[in-house]
Amino acid sequence: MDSVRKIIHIDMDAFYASVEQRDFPELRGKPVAVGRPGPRMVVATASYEARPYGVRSALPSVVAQRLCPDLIFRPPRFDVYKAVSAQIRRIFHEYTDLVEPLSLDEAYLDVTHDFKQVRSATLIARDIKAKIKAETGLTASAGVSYNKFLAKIASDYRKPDGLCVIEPAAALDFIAALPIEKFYGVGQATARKMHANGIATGADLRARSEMELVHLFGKAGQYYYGIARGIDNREVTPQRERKSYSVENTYVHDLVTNFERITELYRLEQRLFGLLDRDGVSARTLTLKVRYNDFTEQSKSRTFASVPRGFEAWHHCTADLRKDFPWQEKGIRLMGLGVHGLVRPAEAEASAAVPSPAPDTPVELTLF
Ligand code: DCP
Ligand code: MG
Repeated sequence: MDSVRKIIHIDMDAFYASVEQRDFPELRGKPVAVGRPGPRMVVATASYEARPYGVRSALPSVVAQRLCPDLIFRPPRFDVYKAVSAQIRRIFHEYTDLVEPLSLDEAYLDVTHDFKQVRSATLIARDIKAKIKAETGLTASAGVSYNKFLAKIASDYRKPDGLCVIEPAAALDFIAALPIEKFYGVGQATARKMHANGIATGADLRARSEMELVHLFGKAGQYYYGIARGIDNREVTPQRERKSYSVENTYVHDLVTNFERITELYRLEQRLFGLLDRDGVSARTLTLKVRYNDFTEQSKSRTFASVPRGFEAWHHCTADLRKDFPWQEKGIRLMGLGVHGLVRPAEAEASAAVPSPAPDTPVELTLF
């Protein structure tokens, strides 16, 4: 039999809002919504001070303002959130490479075999929380258990700044008492259907046969049948870090004039640097690739001593590469533009907030 896995789920508390409160002290202790006020706008997230009023993610801003008249709206600053996200991911990778990010602020870690030989998932979760606090000034909640389903539920259980461990022996009781709405993968519509069929808790769910659940919910019924018994064999699937970016285009009509080359290259530049901008990365090496109408290919690269920043800088680099390119007098069928040697400036520039000392989180000292 496989040995029991040790899975941690980490999720930052009121992520965007906490970052705003960290960087703008006047917002601390106040109800804050990240998002824009006004019609057709929605709240991205709300600080914990705003939550008792019912302000939460995806709520229309006008409704949020009505529920909480003192609510302060702040525009999102995605660059900063991405930088913090890179910081916390670096911390995760100190313990394992089996890290599966679900979004900027949350990830699963499989620490069954951790790099530091800590061996206790609970202690690793506590260490990670402390490091996140020390390096970013922000709090995270962690859930520890033997599969993804339970780890995710656990991280939500004692938010904010929580650490919840569901040990194998305690799992079945924990699930039995859990309201069906708390089950990950059970959305509002499914929850309604469950209630309509007399299923309000994990215990109710466990009382149903697999056939009955499949009949009611289709394939998802199998998943529900498993999780009611604490069974979830989904692996933690690490995201391989990207090593390069490239874009290319094949042309219906061969490009023949210099003007066509320049125009099409400009389009590729815009697409490529849009991707770099989106992910907050830069790169050292730029490559231009050309395929002619006789299917022969040519490419040329250039590596920069100082990393270009911004579209303007990249545009100049591309223009230089184009001028140096040994163009042949043949029609062009395909052009591609790519970069490698990625540099993640967001990581280097991540603001190091001065943290207040982390409050001691009570933990069950278990080797699990
Ligand atoms: N987010 C968003 N729109 C949503 C949900 C989330 O823009 N509908 C963004 C804002 C959140 C971030 O993603 O800060 C993380 O989402 P979470 O669901 O983890 O929510 P929070 O971290 O804000 O709060 P919690 O403490 O409940 O995790
Ligand atoms: Mg969160």
